Amino acid sequence: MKIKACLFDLDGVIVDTAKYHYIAWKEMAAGLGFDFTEKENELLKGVSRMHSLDILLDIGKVTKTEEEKQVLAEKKNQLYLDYVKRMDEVEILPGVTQFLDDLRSNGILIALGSASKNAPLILERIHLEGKFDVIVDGNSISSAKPDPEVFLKGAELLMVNPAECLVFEDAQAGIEAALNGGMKVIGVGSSVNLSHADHYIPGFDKLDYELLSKWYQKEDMSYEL
Ligand code: B16
Ligand code: MG
Repeated sequence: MKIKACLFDLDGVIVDTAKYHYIAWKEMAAGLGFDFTEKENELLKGVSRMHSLDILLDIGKVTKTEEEKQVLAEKKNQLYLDYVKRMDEVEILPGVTQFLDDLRSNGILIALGSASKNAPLILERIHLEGKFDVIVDGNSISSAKPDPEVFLKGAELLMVNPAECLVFEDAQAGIEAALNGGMKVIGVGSSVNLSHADHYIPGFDKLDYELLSKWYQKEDMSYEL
């Protein structure tokens, strides 16, 4: 199989905004009278804002009406945005910019596939928006990961077959979304926390197009047959 496009998750792959999501959710939990641990925060990675709130309220055994939940979600987002507004390109994870440039110079199309409604603002803050041919985020999808919609939409906009797409994801829900869409997937992080990805990388600083091509050489051949 020949890889024609790479699709990137944002939080945990391009930047570590998870730490800001955590601070905001923790502050909200404290206001509601319970503690929210870093371990529990793992459950929210890759999950939409409203679903994250449901998980948080479940942890605190707190019940809220739909209207109250809308208010809480908005409040959390404001807390989160206080951090996002202060971000700059220093927060791009190591090796990401070089890898994106390497892919582009080898003719690979590039898309963002994020659950975050704040993705455009984050990309603007870190000056990376110009590196993507297509951006699909929480504003343009109706079904959250592990539904493949975010990645399938990216492939469609790039006019590439899903089987020729490779997804980079740091969350289990995102890995499943890629697989559900019939795409190859590389887990960013450890196989201890993530499963079913084709490969795992700790980050992008040792990855380049040449290595990627080697990993997918076998599939290249079977596709040709
Ligand atoms: P927002 P990703 C996800 O981003 C985060 O991992 C997840 O923790 C967050 O709840 C979700 O975006 C929604 O974010 O509140 O900014 O719309 O990993 O899919 O890039
Ligand atoms: Mg993520």
